[in-house]
Amino acid sequence: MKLPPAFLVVLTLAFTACSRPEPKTTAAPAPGWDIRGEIVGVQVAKGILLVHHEEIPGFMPAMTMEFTAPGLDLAKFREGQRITARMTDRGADTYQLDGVRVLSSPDDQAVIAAALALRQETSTRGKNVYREVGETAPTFTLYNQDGKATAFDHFRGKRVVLNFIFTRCPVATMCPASTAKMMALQAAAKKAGVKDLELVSISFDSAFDTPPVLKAYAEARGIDTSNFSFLTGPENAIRDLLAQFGVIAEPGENLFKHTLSTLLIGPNGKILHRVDGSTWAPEEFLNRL
Ligand SMILES: [Cu+2]
Repeated sequence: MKLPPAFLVVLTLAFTACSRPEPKTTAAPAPGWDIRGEIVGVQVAKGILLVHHEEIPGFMPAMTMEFTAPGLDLAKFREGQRITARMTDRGADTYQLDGVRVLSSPDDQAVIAAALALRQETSTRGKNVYREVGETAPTFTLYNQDGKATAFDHFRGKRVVLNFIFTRCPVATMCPASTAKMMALQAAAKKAGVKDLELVSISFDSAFDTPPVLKAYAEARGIDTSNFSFLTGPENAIRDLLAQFGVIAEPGENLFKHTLSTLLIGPNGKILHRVDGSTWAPEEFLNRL
């Protein structure tokens, strides 16, 4: 008599069950391990976290693996974050993470501390929050497109051209035009042999513009990020920076109703020049460099 395959499976399971100490258990839990590691990649679209985990004694050495993490908003994770989690083997080379806990990294701590200082400073300045040309630019620490905490002081000694954008901006003459001009300025400065220029674009859509989103934005445009940083961070820090730099960005038509300003900041941190709107000419900034 030929047994149907399904019957064979049932039979196998039955025999396996007999050898277990608790025959009442019908579905054995998937084998799992508690892991500790560092996020080295976030692939939001694929639903994958790349994690370099430490050695799992008796199971595998330290290595980088792809994990699924069902039910987690992967956009909230960043490269460089240290995590603990429960890893389970789902079969077919699929490993799943549950109970992911982010261990606050030195980068997170630096960004949080700077945001608090900025908050304090903004409220102390009160009505004089807006910084005029000739004043010193506010100091801040945000995440760059690689998820690294980047302090504005890091650019001291360089000349910085800074603006605010958001990657989802659908108005061709606004943020996309601004980014194109920053790229043109970067290229022109390079050609002219200007060595101390840094370009900085801060996103005011921090909930959406996470470091991986900013990185993808730069990559899609072929932007050389060696001296062009895309920054994001806590919403309150961004709000304080908008106020201090005199840029308006509020939820509204086309996601955000916003103004555009481009600032030139000197090596000593002083605001040297400011142009409102998106009609500035890269040549004009280049001439000032
Ligand atoms: Cu825009």
